[in-house]
Amino acid sequence: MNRLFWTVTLEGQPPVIGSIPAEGEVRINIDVPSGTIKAITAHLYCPMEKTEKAFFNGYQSWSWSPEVVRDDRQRGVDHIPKLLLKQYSFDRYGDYHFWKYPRKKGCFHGYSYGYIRREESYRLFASLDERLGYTIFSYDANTGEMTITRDCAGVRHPGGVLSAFSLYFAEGTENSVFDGWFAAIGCRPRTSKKLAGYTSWYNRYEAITEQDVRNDLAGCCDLMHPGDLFQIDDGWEPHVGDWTKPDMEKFPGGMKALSDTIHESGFMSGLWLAPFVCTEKSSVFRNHPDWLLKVEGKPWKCGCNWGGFYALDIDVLAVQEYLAGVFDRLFTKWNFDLVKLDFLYAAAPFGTADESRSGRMYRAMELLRKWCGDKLILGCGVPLMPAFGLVDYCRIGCDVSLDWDDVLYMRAFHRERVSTRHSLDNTLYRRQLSGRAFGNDPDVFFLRKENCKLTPAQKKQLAETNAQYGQVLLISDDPSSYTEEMRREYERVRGMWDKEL
Ligand code: 9PG
Repeated sequence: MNRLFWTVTLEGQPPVIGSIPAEGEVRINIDVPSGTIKAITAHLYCPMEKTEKAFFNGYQSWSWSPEVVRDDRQRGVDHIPKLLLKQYSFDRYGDYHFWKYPRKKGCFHGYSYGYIRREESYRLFASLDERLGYTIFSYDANTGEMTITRDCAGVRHPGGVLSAFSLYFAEGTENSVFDGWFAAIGCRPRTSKKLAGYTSWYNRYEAITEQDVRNDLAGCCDLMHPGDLFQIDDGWEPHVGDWTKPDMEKFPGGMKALSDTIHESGFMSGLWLAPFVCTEKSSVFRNHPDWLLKVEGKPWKCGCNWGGFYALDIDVLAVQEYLAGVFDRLFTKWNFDLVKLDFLYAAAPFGTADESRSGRMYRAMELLRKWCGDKLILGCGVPLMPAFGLVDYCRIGCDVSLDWDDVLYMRAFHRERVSTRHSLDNTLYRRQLSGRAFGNDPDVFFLRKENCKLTPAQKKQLAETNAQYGQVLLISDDPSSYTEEMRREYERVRGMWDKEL
């Protein structure tokens, strides 16, 4: 690493520029008059050898974030036909709607941190605080030029000290650079406890009923250990957005009785919800058009799951009151111990004239923590750094598929798509966050034969990678179908996982 040349420009004012060695903690605080930020950027020359590998952290949990070499390409969604893009909103899952992907070999970008490494020696570049705006590292391996952009153009500053950049640079072993970074942030994980268990998603998906869940629970009793997690995923609610009662046809006994049975079985109970979104069919959408986040006067679509879904506006007081009530019911009436909070990126696709995108995301995460008190949160579909130290556990990759890399045509789509292959990459390449920011959830592994096309070798690789790098270790099978051999394999994988730090 060498010198960092930085520029801060406010609308209608001359740029302020400076340079400083890119070493250790670099905090650029400058005094500015009040005004609107036009651009905050920095440049750094850090060439990368042909034999070196680099990592750029993707926008959110699901964003595929592999290590790359100089000749690789990072693909956005520009290659997807406009019609498909409009229909499926693939650009809304990631950063595509606000960041331009250069269609050029060797050009990469990432959020909040990244590194270039030669074997065991890492050169880490990272942010210490993202509140003013995401720190976007974009790199051209062809020239060795790194551009650092603070994602806060258009945001008003009241005048006074502007923390233009809070950066961290370090060179050394994996542990030394990541320990150094987290010490400099002052971030500690909320828990060091490991979490094993079950989630209902990766078998019947949304098509779960109370009977299915009770059936799987009975199977889990003969396999899982006391204190493990039994988590009900998407499919219990009448519509995404409506979280005050279950779908009474599918869950006639209600959620409290189910949570109580989970406890009687010796497990912690967990429930999935996507607090910041709703579908058109939900009563939230139909009865409260004023609760929706509007962009240019129109509700903001966040993707195509459930036939399309929209963001709620966290600044509408009634939304906050509604969600506070939802969490209160869930924890105090229904007795759940953990919530899997999903599609969180929807809270902050944009900032406002007074707050950046990431500032808004931090605020959304802090609201969740306030509403959940000391209960456990498993974050999912969330930009990672605003979740540091706030969620107990966090998904760090996309959903596994029931095969290796999903169907062929899907492979052409976005970086957040469902894929076992991509999930494994993220489990490996975001491993350093586990035990430092939160406990990493690598997503589930499979032992079952039915309804899963992974080969025995792929299942083994998935199980062992999750056991080695995850603080969370979940299955999504009905264990009553397990053979003796599968039970032995479960214990073997758990044994491996227990031994890891
Ligand atoms: C419930 C699921 C499960 C799962 C979550 C999340 O980009 N996509 O098309 C996409 C589809 C599904 C998805 C994530 C991304 O799954 O990760 O564990 O809870 O929601 O609906």
